[in-house]
Amino acid sequence: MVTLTASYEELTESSAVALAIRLGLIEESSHLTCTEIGDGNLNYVFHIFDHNRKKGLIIKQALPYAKVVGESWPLTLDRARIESAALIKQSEYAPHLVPVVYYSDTALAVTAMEDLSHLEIVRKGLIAGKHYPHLSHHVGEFLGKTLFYTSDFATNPKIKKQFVKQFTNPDLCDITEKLVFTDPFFDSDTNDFEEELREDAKALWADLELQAKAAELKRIFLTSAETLVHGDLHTGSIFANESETKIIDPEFAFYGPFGFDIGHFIANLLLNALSHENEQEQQPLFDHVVNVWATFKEVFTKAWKKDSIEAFSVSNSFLETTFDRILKEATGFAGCELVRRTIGLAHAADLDAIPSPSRRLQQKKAALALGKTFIKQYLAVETASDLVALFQQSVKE
Ligand code: SR1
Ligand code: MG
Repeated sequence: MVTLTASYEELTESSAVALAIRLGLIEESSHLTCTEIGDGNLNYVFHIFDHNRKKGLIIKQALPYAKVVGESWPLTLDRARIESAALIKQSEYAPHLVPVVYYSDTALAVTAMEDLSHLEIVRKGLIAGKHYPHLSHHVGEFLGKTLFYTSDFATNPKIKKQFVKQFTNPDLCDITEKLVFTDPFFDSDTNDFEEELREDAKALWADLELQAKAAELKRIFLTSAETLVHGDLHTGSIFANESETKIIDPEFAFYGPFGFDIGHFIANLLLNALSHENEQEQQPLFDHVVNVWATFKEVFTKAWKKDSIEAFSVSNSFLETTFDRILKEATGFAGCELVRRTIGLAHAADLDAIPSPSRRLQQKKAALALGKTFIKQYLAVETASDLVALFQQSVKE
């Protein structure tokens, strides 16, 4: 693999192509096009396509600031190192569910990876009413394998502590600590919502029972270095089609709680369910909620029985209490994600794109109500079906 020692400079479409050629990832003589396709909040994503060989390549570059806010919000370039290291680690356990990394360069904050343009971003597809029949099975498998094998259940605890160091990600965790676990629960400048939601937001800020539970969940996020989590597993971090799924963008990866990614994935499925009118359209999303948990449990249990290095793993009740705690925490995290995607800085397009203003507001109120319920009742949840039942209740109210 060619190594570059360039210092940081923002790539352009032409310098991204030049880099790909220098690295030998694409042929100079070919008919090449390059388009910046990044629609996330933080990075440039260049799609380079060799029209002669019908071969594509992605070059992703971290910017030294958050694109969604502008240069006034500086952001570490180290996230590019974390992202490529996480993709490589995840590919040890679930190679078919993540893009292949061809090259990474920490100085340029660049990762060159597999072109996934034959797939689509799941959030966009779900908003358009598409179905991904294997989505929850694949995400459940990804989580069951990566979360189990990077934890103390399968990685020698001394080596795991080295991984904890390698994946220490203070700046990106700080974003989550603020934007997911703090700001939406107070009248903060970063919050962003329609004036018509102010009374609901005020009620949330004044709800002491809710605040106490949100504080517990934030503490769990801050202190539970259990496993290598993806850290931002919403439906915009997943590419899929009818048969294939790839989980991308683990720049927020760090050693965190088992339930974090599961909670975020479920919250984003339910945000999409809120954007659809009737139960028939919502049912596949409810099925995904139940199935991602069932698959996660199944894959994790199989790995636990086969590969656990933890002496106490002989106990079935230890496995059951572990799952019980993960599901409860996932529920609380899902609640925080529902709240922050509604009144926080970074919204979910699923709700923002509802065309009728009155329905949009109604569904945002329902998202807030559901988020509050999940946070307040997270310790009472026992099955993934409970989450669907809470959704149905809170939408009726
Ligand atoms: C300033 S970044 C805002 C959000 O975008 C990312 O995808 C994360 O979800 C983050 O919270
Ligand atoms: Mg992202």
